[in-house]
Amino acid sequence: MISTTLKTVETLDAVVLGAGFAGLAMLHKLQNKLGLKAKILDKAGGVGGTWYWNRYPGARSDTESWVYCYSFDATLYREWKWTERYPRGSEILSYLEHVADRFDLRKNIMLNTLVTKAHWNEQIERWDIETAQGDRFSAKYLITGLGILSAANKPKFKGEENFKGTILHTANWPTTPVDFTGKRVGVIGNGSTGIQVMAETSKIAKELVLYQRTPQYSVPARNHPIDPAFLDGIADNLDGYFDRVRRSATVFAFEEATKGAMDVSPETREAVYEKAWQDGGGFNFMFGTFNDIAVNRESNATACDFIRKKIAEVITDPVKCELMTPTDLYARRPLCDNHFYEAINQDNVRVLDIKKHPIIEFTDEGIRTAEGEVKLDYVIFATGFDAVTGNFVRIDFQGRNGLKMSDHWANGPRAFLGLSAAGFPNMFSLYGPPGPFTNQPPAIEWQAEWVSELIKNMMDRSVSMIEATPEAEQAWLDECISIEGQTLFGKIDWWVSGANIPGKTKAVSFYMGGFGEYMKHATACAANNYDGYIQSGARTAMAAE
Ligand code: N01
Repeated sequence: MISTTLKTVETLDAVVLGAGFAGLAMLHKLQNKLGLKAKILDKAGGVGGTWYWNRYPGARSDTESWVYCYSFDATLYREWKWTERYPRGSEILSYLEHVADRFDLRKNIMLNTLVTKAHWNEQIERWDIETAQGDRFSAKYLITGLGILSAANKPKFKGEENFKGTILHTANWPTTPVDFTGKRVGVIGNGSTGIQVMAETSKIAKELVLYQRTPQYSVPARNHPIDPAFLDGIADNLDGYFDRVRRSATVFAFEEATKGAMDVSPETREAVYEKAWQDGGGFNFMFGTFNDIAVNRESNATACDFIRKKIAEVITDPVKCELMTPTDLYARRPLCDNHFYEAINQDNVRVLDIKKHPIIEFTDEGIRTAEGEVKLDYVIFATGFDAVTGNFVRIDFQGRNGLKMSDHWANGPRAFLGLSAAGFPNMFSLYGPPGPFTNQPPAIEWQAEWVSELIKNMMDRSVSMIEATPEAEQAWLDECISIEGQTLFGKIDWWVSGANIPGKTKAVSFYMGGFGEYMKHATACAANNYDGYIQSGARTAMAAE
């Protein structure tokens, strides 16, 4: 049973929420670079963030391993040898555990610690933080690395409690492996997660049923082992390599396209798509082929046609092929897969269209739709996340004058540079909304460095409090809304707008202007004495002094 007895308040310079890529990078900067007294609090039983929780079969990043990592330490980069183009979830988890050990971070990480509230204390200009176990902290700075995809979305179906089999959610996977050999497995959902867990599980399951609402556009990943010499080559020019990566829009390794799909002949377009299909990678296909697939409907339609044609080449059963062929825009997060469509072809795999015939109920033996009952041993929910704001509204964040984050963000997230919400002094959200929409680790570590420089600057100039102005927050949101309006991403309903959660207000959650442009904004802000922030207050003592 959890004890809620309140404990003595521990005074810190900074509390960091979350032990994933963001939290670990931030703690390293605070602890090892600035010499501050800082702690990470995380509800998980280990470090790793996303990769601690998402241990489902087939879990992988779909970003190339050599840019799905930190670049802040050349020795770390040279020492850690990724084995595959797309790293397995377990390999990423080992990497983050290694980082925690290598930079001596564990001494300041409290695991199994669920933060319930964080209130700004006006009198002493500090954050009062409490956990479910009654731990209490007072911190000058509060930095969140909560992840935009971490609060699981688990829809509830009638009769679930009667099901005698096992129900699992991919984002809350057991720490001990589950053996699906010879079992009857149902998978609900076919986003990035669903296509991974489904393709992997279909290799050993006796029967696999995919409960699909919306067919997806996916391209092959073309995963392969990587030569350590290739990684050494990047390490030889690490800063230059990552500088180029970060100046791009998406923070991936590939060269982004500079031409539109309608600027070339149909033959050239076909050849460009074919090469991208053979090279593999979802982001590569969407942003490395032509520069207007995500903004121009005509160009988008050419990519749709190409992928639909390829799906038809892979899926030989005409009924399955029709079920798997998407008809809407290619304007969700681009997917890539490890033999997903090939798995659909297998005899042990069925696809049920639950848009046409919704799930009626779970029975004691399986799931019933209008097409009948299917008997199952396991049901895997791959139904995604209450994304972006999910974790921010689960914790009771209260800023100045009792302003609740859940109220401040009732109509969608708002924060200057995605980092700082007005009314929440000395609080920064790494990869928070509305922030960049990119490959995350190199973007996150850049933001962590930016925040640590800001804190150093405050300390050097005896500034005790910094807070985004409402005007800067609004101007940033207006820019995010304007840029997203020029893309096709807001034209369909998915997690990026909050449309995947019934009743959630649809909102613009990202800065879609690309990371290169984002860095220019944040750099200009810092160079102009943190323009967009109010700085005030007499200096209060730092705990580390
Ligand atoms: O979640 P999703 P995800 N009844 O929201 C369906 C990252 N990621 O976990 O499309 C029935 O994309 C829903 O159907 P529909 C990545 O950024 C990365 O897969 O709404 N079905 C959809 O099929 C990604 O974008 C990696 O009609 C329901 C699915 O569940 C993000 O995480 C790997 C339903 C949810 O898809 C989220 O991906 C994994 C309901 N009530 C994740 N509710 C890699 O790097 C939802 N669905 C490879």
